[in-house]
Amino acid sequence: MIYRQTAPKIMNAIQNANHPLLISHEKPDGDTLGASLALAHYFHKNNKPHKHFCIDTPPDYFNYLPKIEKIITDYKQINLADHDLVIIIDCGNIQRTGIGQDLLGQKDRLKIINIDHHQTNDHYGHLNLVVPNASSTCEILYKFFAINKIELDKYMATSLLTGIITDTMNFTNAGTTQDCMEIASKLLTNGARTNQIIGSLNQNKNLLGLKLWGKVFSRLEYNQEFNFVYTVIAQADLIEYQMTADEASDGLSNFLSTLEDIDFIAVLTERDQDTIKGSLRTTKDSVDVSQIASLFNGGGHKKASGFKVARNMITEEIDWKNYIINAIITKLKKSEV
Ligand SMILES: [Mn+2]
Repeated sequence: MIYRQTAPKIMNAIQNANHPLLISHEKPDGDTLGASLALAHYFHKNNKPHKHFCIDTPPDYFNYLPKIEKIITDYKQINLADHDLVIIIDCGNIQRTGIGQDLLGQKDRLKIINIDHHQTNDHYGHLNLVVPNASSTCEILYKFFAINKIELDKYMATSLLTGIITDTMNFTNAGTTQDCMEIASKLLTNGARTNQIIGSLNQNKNLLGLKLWGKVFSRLEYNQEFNFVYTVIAQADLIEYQMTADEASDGLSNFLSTLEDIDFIAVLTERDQDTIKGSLRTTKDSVDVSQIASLFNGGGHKKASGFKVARNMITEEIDWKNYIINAIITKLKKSEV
């Protein structure tokens, strides 16, 4: 129902806009990139002047995605006053654009479209195509194009299939519905390059990265009472292996969620002097990790969520890992999850 109501309105807004701005979320993943690049490709084919912004540089292994080289990561090259429409892709809240305050400041003039599948989405747009039970924002975009009778070429199909594959963790998590499989199959018919996607996304680890993972795995701890497993990536590891926190943690939580008979996993990363990031995964239908993430004002999906903790919040004379794990256990004891 939401598709029939909202997809044509969004199409109308796109047609009436002179200069849309596409935005992918910070620390971009396959879903935000795939969905926004499918739209970018559509704009390009229809000679629609547009820009595409992402505050962080996409990882190199997404370089096979058509038009990815056009993404602007330097905010100085964007002038919001030049745009009359903003399409925000795969962001549960507007702050995930990295420029949320600036966008909200122009909300009276600038039309905002929010296309997303995060359960915690707060409907910040003038038009909101938010479908929490969709496997991915790419799945939503597929239906958006279908309802508006827009044909997909092989480039758009490759982009959309990328987000479906990454957000379902290669068709393994609970988002992998019959609907999602049928859409993937249609994308193949439309020429999506599966070999390119699988090859680029699943064979991208380097030796140093795996050595760091080895260290992180050796620190795994098990909480018997609540049946979860956790580990940490420390600043010292990042320095020793000369990696950024993103490079080190990329794919780690998803890999750990392959552990059998566990309710959920938590990876705590000491990103820098000021921030600790938590990443939570579950494969169990009975567990909702977004409830745990909300303990620290984080968010995401039932199956995959995250949060950030400012180190200056941790005032007690206690190790930061214990502080966070104890807070999680306290919440679980109150059985609020
Ligand atoms: Mn997504």
